[in-house]
Formats: sequence, structure tokens, C-alpha cells
Amino acid sequence: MYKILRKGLLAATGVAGLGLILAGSTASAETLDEVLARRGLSQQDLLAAAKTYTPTGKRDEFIVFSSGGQSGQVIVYGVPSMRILKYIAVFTPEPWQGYGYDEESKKVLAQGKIDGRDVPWGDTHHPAITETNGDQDGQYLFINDKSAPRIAVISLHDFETQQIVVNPIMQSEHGGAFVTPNSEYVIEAAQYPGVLGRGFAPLSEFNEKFRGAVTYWKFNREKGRIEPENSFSVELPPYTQDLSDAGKLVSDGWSFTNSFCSERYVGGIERGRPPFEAGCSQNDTDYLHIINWKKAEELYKAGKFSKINDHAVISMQTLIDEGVLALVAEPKSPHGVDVSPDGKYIVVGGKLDTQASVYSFEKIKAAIDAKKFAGKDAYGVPIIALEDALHKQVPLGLGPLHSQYDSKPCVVYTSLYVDSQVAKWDYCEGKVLDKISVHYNIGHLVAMEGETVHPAGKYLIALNKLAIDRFNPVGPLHPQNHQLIDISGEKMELLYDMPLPLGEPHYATAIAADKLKPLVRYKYGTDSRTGEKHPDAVRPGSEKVERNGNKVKVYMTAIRSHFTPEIVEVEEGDEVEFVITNSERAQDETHGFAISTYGVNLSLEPGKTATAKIKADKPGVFSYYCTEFCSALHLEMTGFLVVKPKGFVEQASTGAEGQAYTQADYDKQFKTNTDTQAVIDSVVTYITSMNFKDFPDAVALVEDATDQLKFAGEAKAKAEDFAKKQDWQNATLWAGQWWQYQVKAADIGLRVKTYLEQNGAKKVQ
Ligand code: RUQ
Ligand code: CUA
Repeated sequence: MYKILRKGLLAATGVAGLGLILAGSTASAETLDEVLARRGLSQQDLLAAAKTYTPTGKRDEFIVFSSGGQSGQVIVYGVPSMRILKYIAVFTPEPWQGYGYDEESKKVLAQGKIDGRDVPWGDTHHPAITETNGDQDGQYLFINDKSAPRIAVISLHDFETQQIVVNPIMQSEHGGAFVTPNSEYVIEAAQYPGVLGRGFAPLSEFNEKFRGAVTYWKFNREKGRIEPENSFSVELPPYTQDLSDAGKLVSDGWSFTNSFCSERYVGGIERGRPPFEAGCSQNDTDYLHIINWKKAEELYKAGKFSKINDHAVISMQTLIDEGVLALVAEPKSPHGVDVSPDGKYIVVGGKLDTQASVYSFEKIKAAIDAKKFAGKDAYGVPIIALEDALHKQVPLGLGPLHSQYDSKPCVVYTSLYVDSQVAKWDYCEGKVLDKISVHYNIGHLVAMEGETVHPAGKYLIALNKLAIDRFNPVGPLHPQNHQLIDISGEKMELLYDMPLPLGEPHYATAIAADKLKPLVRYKYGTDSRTGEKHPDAVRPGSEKVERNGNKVKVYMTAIRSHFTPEIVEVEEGDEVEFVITNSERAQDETHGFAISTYGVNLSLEPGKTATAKIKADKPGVFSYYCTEFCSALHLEMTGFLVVKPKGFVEQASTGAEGQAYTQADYDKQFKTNTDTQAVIDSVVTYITSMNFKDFPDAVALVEDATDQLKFAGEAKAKAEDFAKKQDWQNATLWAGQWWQYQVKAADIGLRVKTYLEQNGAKKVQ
């Protein structure tokens, strides 16, 4: 293979010298002090800059997956640079990624239909990464949709959404996605009560007919899919459940879900009643639900459930009889519930309380084991007395919401919504250690791996609900503001403000970057949405067009810088499917595919196969083109979809097409190609003299270059063949194509050369 590369790279390029000249950098005329003075920066600003600035080519230590709120997407960015890396399309069509525009991803979005309705957006709130023994493992990501009760599964092998599951019984949800320590289950808790199964009952029967629930979605790690058929729910009182968390280590097997309207108020401001906000904040306390999910799983496996919409639901009575469910009071309008890294404590923040409550799992467990209850709620669910469950209550400030844990023992950070502050405190001893102001009202916060059994510390991000005056004004709708805080020292230090202009992010989760191992290319011909080989993928040379009645299927390839075929002729009324495989292996050589006026756009990353389906309902000649600037001849990566009027018969043509070439044109091109070969040859000599085989990335690029050279060889043979027959038209055009392949081979070769230089490759004998 490398011999072919060597030989082939000996054709002509006209790209001589490319990549060999290094521009000398001119020394900055300004000194550091002058810059500080000119921009009005302090020493502290400079320090913050030094802690976050990430020079070109350097990468981040942590990767954050943030909910994208109303965008229905997930935002991916790096820490400490706060550079946005990707928006992952989840519940909402997104054209750049082809999501919702190719047939493969349309199938994923269609899984999110509810009761036959398309719900083409989502309100994403809580992302969760798969865990192994309570530590994030970087394989899959889950995120919920609050607007419609749905959970999505995103593969972190390629950062694509592969599954959406609709909750069969909930009307509304919020407390998902949270994973159990080995991702056995993905937890999803309802929010606003409903009739389970999304049925009807009059609001006057709220207490009897309306219910909350928690669903435990079984996750199949090998398949990377949630298995609805192996999942179950537990029926809960209509207390408006909110956030959840799974127990870990000592509390593994348990899960915790809070609630904020145990008053079971139904509102009715138009009927002269006080609004929800009054009715739901009447009591001093709501309830934390304590659920023994391992025991619930046993009940499920023993068949102790009934089915609603074909989904297993364990009734509240069964939960009570079997001792699976207990309640404990939690102060005023609780929001977040967060289990400590050792699993021993559960921290709850109450929006209308000034203190955070730390519950002891040991005490809760002892009360449950001894059946020591203070009473029962209206449904007969046992209630543990607050004093029998509480470890400490710690005054923090106004509006404590969510908590995240540090790598330092007993240290936790809690967001204070009303105070616009973060409190750092010790939950073992119950004392406040530090506070920092943020701009402005903070909702969630995320510490690096801060929800795992081994938090990484170092950084904290405040996910602020308001940005007010932080950024240049862009109209009444402001961006959101994520603020990076250094938590490595005693005092918290604000480092950086990042505007996020996509939707309101709720929760985020952050993982060490080296735990993620995403692909740079797919196995040839992969359907990325199933992860399987696409049945209609073809290799270059096997492209074809098949007709079956009025259905036309085009098996196409895309490679720099052309589609094959380039002209597709169909008839008015035909249904046309373009199944396109990107046959490149070079990193980042993505091609797009759009057809004029047809609302189609594909994203074809190296090795991917995707399908565009259209109905050719109007005669015309429609250009298609590549929508990613993939090479110098990207603009030429185009073709025609010719839709002939019904019954059209082409007459003997009187028109003409294109330019005519002579022998002189052919000779000129031939000379260029010979010169290009010299450049290629020098690059090949360099590469093959180095230990490039020790670098898988370089090997992949060399394979790609080798392919291009093989194509160059084939084009060269065709050119020479036509030249022999003195067909200068075809000879010149094929010589031109031969040159195109050479240029691409040279381009890839130079990438390999740069790669080897930058990665310390050594000479081989
Ligand atoms: S929410 S600001 Cu998690 Cu949906 Cu709390
Ligand atoms: Cu392929 Cu542009």
C-alpha cells in the first residue's frame, strides 16, 4: 500500500512548497503593562485570564454537557476555556447535523411522538452520564424533556442522539435524568400530577384520581438503549414531584425524589381562588420521597404490578404494604436533592427556606427498619419524623436550590437563587466556609464530576438564570450566563463569564476530558443512528441507480470533491431516495448534501451513510451540492437532479454543452500532473522515512491518501486511453480528474507530514 502511495505521490501538483513556509511572527509592539492599562485590566483579571486562556492547539481538562433548555439540544463546552464545542441535536431538528433532515434521524425523532402528535422541540433540563461504580464512564448521556415526558439517549461515541423514549404514563416530568451507580436504571420523576396513562378526570377529583410517579428505565449498556419492556414505575401521591437523585455506596439501591406541592392545590385564579403560588406554599414542609428501588425491582420481577398503557406500574398500596416507600418532611418548597459522594447524606435546598437540610441516610434507614414512623399521609404512606432523619440544618442564605460536591471531604456548594450567591459549606460540621456573588440569579451549579463518588473539584460553574447587564445588549431577550469559578483554594474566585445564546440551560454535568473517547470516523457505511452497518452503503465504483415502479433509489458516494453519480434523471411524480456514503477516512472531511428547494440537508461525516428522500413532484433541473467547504474544489462538488415532465422524449439535440478541448490542452494538463508528482514524491519520501505506523491517526490518513492515488492512477489510465484514440475532449477531462486526485493526495500527505512533525515522529531505518 505504501509503495502505491510513494509511486502515486510522484505525480504533478502545482502545490509545490505548500506547508513548507513558516510565517515569522512579529513581536508585539505593546508590553503587557501597556495592554493592561489600555484595556483597564487588573492583576486579578490577568490571573483569571491565565487560568482560563487556552492557546491554539491546547485542549480542555473537562468537558461540560449542559442542557440547552428550550432549544431541545445539549450544549457541549470545555473547561476552563469555556469554548463551545458542539450543540447536540436531541428533541429538535437541527440542519447542520442533518438531524430531522435525513431519514435515519427522522426515525429517532419519530420515536418522540406522543399520542400520535409530533413534538418537534423539547425543554431539556437534566443531563446524566452513564456511571460505573458511581463514577462517570463517558459512554452514554441521557437528558430529559420537561415539556413532554421523554428521555433521550445520546451515544458519546459520536455525540449523536440514538433513542428517544416517551413515558407511557406521565403527563409531565422534571426529575430526570438521574442514573443509578451502575446505570442499571435511568430515573425519571413526574412533575405536575396527572391521571396516570394521560387520561381524564375532573380536577374536583384531584385527590383520588391524580397521581405522581417515578419511572425506572432499564438501560442495556451493551446495546446502548433503554429497554421500555424491562422498565417499571411506582405510583406516588399527587404532591408535584421534583428533582431526584440515586443513592450510592451505603445508600445504593435507594432513590430520593422531592416534591413541592404536598398541599395538592389545583389553582383557579379565574374562579376567585388564590393562584398556585399561594396554594402550593401554604405548608411549612413538603415531602421527600424515599424509595427502595432494589425492592421495587424485586416486586416488578415478581409480577406485583398492573399495566397502564402496557407499562408496569407498582401501585402505591403495594409500595406501602411492602415497605418500599416512605416520606420525610422537607422545608418549604424544596427543589434540589443531592446525595453526598459517600452516599451517607442527602442535601435538600428549600426555595423559601434560608437553610439547607442535611438528612442522614443511616438515620432514615434505622427508622424504616424499626418501623418508627410519626404518622401516615392521606394515602397511608408512612412518614418519618424530621428529627429522626435529619443530620443538620444549616442557614445559608435566601433561596437555596441545588448542591454540588467538592473533592475535599465534607465540602459542598449550594446555589442561592434569591441572594445570587454560591455558598461553600461543610455538611458534616454544618458551617458556612465561604460565599461568592454571581451575576445574576443562579439556578443549578455544576462542579467537575460533582455528583459522583469521586468528585474532581477544581472548578464550579454557576448556571445563572439572568444575565442583565453582563454582556453587550442584543435586544430584550438576553443570553444566559455561565460563570466559571475556581474552587481549588479556600476562597472561591470568579474567573469567566460565558454567554449562552441557545436556550435556558438548567443542569449540566462535567466529566474529565480523558474519559471521553469519541470516534473520528465511522466504520465504512455506518448508519449513525442505529450504530449498525447501513444496508444500502456502497463503495466507490459500485454506485448505481435502481428503479422500482415510480420509486428510484440512488446509491451514491461522496468523496473530495464529487458525488457519484452527478446527474440523476427521474420522472415527474417519482419518489427518489439518495443513499449517500462518505467514502473518506480523513479526519473532519465531512460532506453535506442539499437539493435546491427540497428542504433536504445531510451531514455525512467520514464513513457515514445517510438518506435523503424526496418526492419529485415538479419538473425541473434541481442542482444538488455539498454544504461543507471540504476542499479547494468544494464549490464544484455538485450535480443535477433532472426531473423530466411526464412522457418527455428528448429530441435530437440542437443545443450544446460545455467547452471543447484540443491536444494542446491535454499536453498542458499532462505537464502539470507530472510536476505535481514531484511534490507528492517528496512528501511520501518523508512520510515513509518516519515511524508513521506508530501513529494510528497518521496511518488512517495514509490509507486515505493511498485511496486517492489509486483513483489518480485509474483516471490517468483513462486519460491516456482517450489520448491514444485522439479523443482530446475526454483525454483532457480525465487528465484534469487525475490531477484532482493528486491534489487531494498531496493535501492529505501534507497533513500527515505536519502531524508527524508535531507529534515527535522519529526516523526509521
Ligand atoms: S431545574 S433551577 Cu433542575 Cu429544571 Cu432547578
Ligand atoms: Cu464536499 Cu464540500
